[in-house]
Amino acid sequence: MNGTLVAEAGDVHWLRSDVALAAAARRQAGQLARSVRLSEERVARVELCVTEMATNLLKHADDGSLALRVVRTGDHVAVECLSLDNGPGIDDVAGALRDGTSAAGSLGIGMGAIGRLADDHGIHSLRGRGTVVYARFWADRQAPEPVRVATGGLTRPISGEQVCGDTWSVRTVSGPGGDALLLLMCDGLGHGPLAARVADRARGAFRASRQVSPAAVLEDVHRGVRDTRGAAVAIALVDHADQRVHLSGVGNITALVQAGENRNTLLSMPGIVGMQMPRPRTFDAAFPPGAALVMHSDGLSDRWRPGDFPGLFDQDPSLVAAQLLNQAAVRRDDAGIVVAVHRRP
Ligand SMILES: [Mn+2]
Repeated sequence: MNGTLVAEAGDVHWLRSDVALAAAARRQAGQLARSVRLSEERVARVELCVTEMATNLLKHADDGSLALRVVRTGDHVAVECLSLDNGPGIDDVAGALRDGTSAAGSLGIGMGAIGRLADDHGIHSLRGRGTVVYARFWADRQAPEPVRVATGGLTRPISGEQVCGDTWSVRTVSGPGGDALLLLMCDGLGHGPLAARVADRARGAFRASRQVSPAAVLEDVHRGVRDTRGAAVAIALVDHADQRVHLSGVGNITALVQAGENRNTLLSMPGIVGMQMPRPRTFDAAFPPGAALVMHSDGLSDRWRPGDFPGLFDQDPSLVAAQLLNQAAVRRDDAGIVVAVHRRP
């Protein structure tokens, strides 16, 4: 591989809201925190954070869940705790974050505590539609240096399955105009272990590719998944030099760039990567500071509109991915999404 791995889909532990949620979340979060060698004092903080999240969901939210995982970027590793619910939403998010009391009697109480516990946290709430919260605990207590283009993603298997056939990956590459980012979004056909195997193979081929152009990387992924059931795959190149996104996709992956009021959809060709591969075409769109690139599988409806998510696209990419998945996921398929946000200077 030329370049380094920035971030990648890993195991996500999804816990649905029920009476045992707090205990299950504590146990899982404690295990994850110890697996990345957080100190016992910090493990206790992670456990307290997910207990707070679970209690909030049980008391105040409709149909919530927690997603717990280890995230890695460069040499940095963290435990990330996400809380997602479908209502009722928080009226005063700023107040809830400030002291956790001005939203007393609603989901907002406890947000202050989460903020004090975590190294890094954020919240996005849509009144009547749902709230997403993230909290991150870095193993070395040091968050990585901020980057110009921040990336993150999220996957959730179809209910009843433990593994997900949707996957994503982000790595650097030396482009014609200097450093660039390559992003993979892959939906292995079907679901369950066979689809997850396609996803593994696609990620491996994406990492191993020495190509720079999205069409050439896509050809490498095609060869990498050739004797599997096949996949829908899109590859995006985020070029810092020309501030554009170049994208090649085959199969049903939704890709768009949201910049201010403008939404630019980047089309994929019909076909199945690994099975029936058409000649890839590349489409591109401007990617100025403030813009966000979103790529997702058909496990999310493509009927959502950026205008329905005020304030979301300036947030941490994990939070963007989580809120879009929370609002747009269809229950009858694996869901996967990857997001790149071009930070304003
Ligand atoms: Mn699918």
